[in-house]
Amino acid sequence: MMKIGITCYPTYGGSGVVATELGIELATRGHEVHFISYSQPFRLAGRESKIHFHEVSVSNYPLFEFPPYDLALATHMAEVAEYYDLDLLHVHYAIPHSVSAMLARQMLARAGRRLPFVTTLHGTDITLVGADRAYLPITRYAIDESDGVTVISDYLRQKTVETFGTTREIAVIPNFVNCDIYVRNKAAAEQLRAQYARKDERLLVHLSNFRPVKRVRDVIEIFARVARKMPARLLMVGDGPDRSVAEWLAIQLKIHDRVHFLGKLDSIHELLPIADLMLMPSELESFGLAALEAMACEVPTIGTAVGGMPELIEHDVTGLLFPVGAVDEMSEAAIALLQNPEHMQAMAKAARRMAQQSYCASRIIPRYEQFYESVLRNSA
Ligand code: GMT
Repeated sequence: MMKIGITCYPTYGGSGVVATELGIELATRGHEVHFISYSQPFRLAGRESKIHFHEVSVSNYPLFEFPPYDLALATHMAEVAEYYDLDLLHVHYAIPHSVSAMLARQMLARAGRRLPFVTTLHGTDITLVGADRAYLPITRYAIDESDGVTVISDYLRQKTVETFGTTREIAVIPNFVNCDIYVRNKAAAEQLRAQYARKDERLLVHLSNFRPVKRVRDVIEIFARVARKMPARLLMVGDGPDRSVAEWLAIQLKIHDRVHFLGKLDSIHELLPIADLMLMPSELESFGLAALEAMACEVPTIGTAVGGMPELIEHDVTGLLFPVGAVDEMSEAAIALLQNPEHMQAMAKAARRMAQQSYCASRIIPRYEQFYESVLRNSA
């Protein structure tokens, strides 16, 4: 069994969700997991004893216009590694986590102690933030210095090589879902669904952090076209900078009585199975975790053929993919699918099958365990 330190953004972004779920799965398998971050990852609440949380507090000082979180994090990583005898660190999202891990490794090396670290890249740490000249050289350096690097899709692997010109080994370990938790229980779903929609209404869902890259205006536009053709409701789950834009648009389009903004929710696995369709018209998704969670619950996604989405979703088999901004095509496809229950059912079942075959935690977590073992062997 290993002792693993995990660092991530503890908020509602997909990388934090993956890191948290990974920690939970590793602890279930008997590993000791230590989360090191500025606040407790939200899905961690009330978890079992093999999971520990170490809060990084950044002391402020009038001189610090920008309190140095990355330094406080590095210090805390080194301390936790020493006090709890960690075998390795696994950081999610390169900036600044891999730089802090690199510093922690160096600090401990002086005391003759090894602390290898694994970096998992999730998307915008490469495509947006990492590619910004202000961060590119240090991100490239930290990636090259990592003892192991994983990415969540073939697309992101290719993008990382292109952006940074790195020749180092990068393993693709896709995101995962716990197929026992994310599963449609018909009776429970019907009971909960009655709280949101009448029997004759179709139910669509969108789940994201409402950032511009998610194109939430398109979600509302697509739903407005669907709602003109059939009784329907839309659940908007999550929160973020574009939420009020989406709310305003729903009012302008006179559909706000059928669009429910639910904010951030913990129990996504209970809510997803009540939906008929997931809308994900993002500008870019390196993977599309929310689509995978929906697939496991037998909810197909109508989304965009961007980034890693075509690796996850087979067009017209486990979901439907269109060009970015193709609001008319997406709404026509949604209407056609919702009007054809047989096709809908076949796609829902195929989506669940694909999630089970390729993305269940039971298949993916052992790949992380093997990866850690190889990192430990190579850095011995
Ligand atoms: O785009 C986000 O929602 C945030 C970002 C993150 O790092 O939290 O998401 C990225 O990581 C997710 C988990 O691995 C992926 O499912 C998302 O596709 C990816 N987002 C982008 O590439 C834009």
